[in-house]
Amino acid sequence: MELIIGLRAYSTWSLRGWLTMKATGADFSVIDARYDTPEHKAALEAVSPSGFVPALRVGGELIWDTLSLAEWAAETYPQAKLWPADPMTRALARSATAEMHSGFSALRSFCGTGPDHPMVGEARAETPSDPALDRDLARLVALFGQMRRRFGIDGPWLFGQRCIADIFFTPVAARVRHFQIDLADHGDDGTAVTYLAALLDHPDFRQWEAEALASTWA
Ligand SMILES: N[C@@H](CCC(=O)N[C@@H](CS)C(=O)NCC(=O)O)C(=O)O
Repeated sequence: MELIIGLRAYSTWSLRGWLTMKATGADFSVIDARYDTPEHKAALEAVSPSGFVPALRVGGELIWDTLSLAEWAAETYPQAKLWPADPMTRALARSATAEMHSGFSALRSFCGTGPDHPMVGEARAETPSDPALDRDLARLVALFGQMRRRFGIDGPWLFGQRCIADIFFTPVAARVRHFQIDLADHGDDGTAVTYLAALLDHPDFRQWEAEALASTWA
């Protein structure tokens, strides 16, 4: 299996795909791609026709969307328990994951990653301010608080055992860190901050960050 990813320093969706594949425990190799020039984009489209990363090559097939990749991984590697076992908890985890997959557009646009705004390392940026961003942050704080209060007894994750939802929120943790967002300003009592710290402290994210910082390919 080959996972096609973008630059590790700022491809948020690549991080999600890679963390998912790591969580399966399966062997896979990584193909680095980029999309910052027409030539690079054309080369990416030759292997991933949508022009987006991540994409997973499995046998002769290509899975070209992160949520689809996550569902495939959960079905193919049931022992990895990538979704909660309880049907209602699983539905809640899927709801949170889907909300991340298709929502939080203000967070994405005001706290976008890129060459000046990496997900990794010590670089920090001024905190952006906008009412739409405030709404997204308040929603995240509320969601994290509700789920942590409900399922937190089983560990530091959102729904008990670490699952795809936690993987999907990992880039959010990196954005909050980089843009020095104080979640207390958005209603956090410390629960969300502690949760996001656990995401950044996970060994797989640490490996990704170390590889990103060691990479000279940027
Ligand atoms: N819905 C896609 C979104 C993937 C996506 O937006 N990937 C970005 C990198 S983080 C990308 O490939 N961008 C290519 C471009 O902007 O040309 C998924 O979930 O995989």
